[in-house]
Amino acid sequence: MKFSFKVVGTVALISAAYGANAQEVVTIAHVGPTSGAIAHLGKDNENGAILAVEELNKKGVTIGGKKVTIKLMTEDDAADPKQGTAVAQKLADAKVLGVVGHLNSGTSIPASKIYSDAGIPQISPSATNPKYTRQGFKTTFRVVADDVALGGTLGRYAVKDLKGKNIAVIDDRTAYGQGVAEEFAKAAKAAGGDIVAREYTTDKATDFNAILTTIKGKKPDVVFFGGMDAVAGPMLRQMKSLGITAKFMGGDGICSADLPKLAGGEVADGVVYCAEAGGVEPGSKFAKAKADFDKRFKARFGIDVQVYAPYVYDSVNLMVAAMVKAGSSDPAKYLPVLAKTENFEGVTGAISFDEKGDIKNGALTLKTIKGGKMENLSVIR
Ligand code: ABU
Repeated sequence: MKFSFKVVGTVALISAAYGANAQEVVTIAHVGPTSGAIAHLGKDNENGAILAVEELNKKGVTIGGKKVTIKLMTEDDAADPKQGTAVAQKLADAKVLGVVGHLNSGTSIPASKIYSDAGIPQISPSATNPKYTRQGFKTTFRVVADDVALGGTLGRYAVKDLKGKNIAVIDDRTAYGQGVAEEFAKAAKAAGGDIVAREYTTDKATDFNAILTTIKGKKPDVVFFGGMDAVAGPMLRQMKSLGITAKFMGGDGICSADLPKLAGGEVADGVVYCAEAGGVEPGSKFAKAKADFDKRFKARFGIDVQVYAPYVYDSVNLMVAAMVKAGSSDPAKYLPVLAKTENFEGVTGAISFDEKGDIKNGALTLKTIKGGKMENLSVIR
């Protein structure tokens, strides 16, 4: 494992390091899985951080009356809890001034203890397990809704809107997959659905024939999968080859731009339903800000946003905004300001934190695959 530094705003960094007009450097870090099965999602998140830092440095940032250069340190946790804590310890030892990440609940939760002990503010743009912000840490923030909202909304939708009665539930045994599947099952049952099968896999599995054959025998109307798109894609392919015609649902982990491709590119309309743990109402001023962000992202990286890049972008910006407001990049000084964030206007909407560090009144965007592409259905609060 090694640190990487993204050179953002080359001229400014060089002058910061060597020039007579040297600027103070404020180092923050991004962590996500930029290797492994969900590297495309980790890269998406990392790119959101890179874009934010580049734009901040271009615009110019002044903290406590001094012009500063924001430096981004990027780390790969490979979506692995052990590597996640090792990276967190390295970042704490390096005394970074803030961390945006990690992407996964399974890495964000154990890493959060290390950041808390070191007094380093951490904002996760995508970890949705409720436990993340319920450990009593003052340093822990999240800019998306959690699995109670995600699983609950999807469970009710499966029964009330998709008219599912017999429901099969699979999860990948990760902190995220297990949590969102349990919340889904609870809500689906409360809405009148029957959980006819409960099966388990892993976040590295590629062969689902055994569990899908068992599930097929239960004739489900809906199959819910708690896990990520890299597993959901092959699972969808194998469901199709086994002749399972049930609707397929999942949380934000499967709700990526790449899911149709990972599923083999032949998903029929109205088969897949999922929800992103955030969103902006169509026609709102934030819808325009989000659309502008999507364009800038595409222009900068040549690829479309997967899911959470805009939430990373907002996390970096609101962390730096708290430093500016506090007049200091010292975590002890800007942390109380960050905690009081009220109506920060990002590209993902207005962000305010509650007493736990969770976003207040977070949105969900319900999506489906239509015409081979992920398409928004509605934004729910
Ligand atoms: N929220 C989906 C992906 C990240 C996670 O919570 O593990």
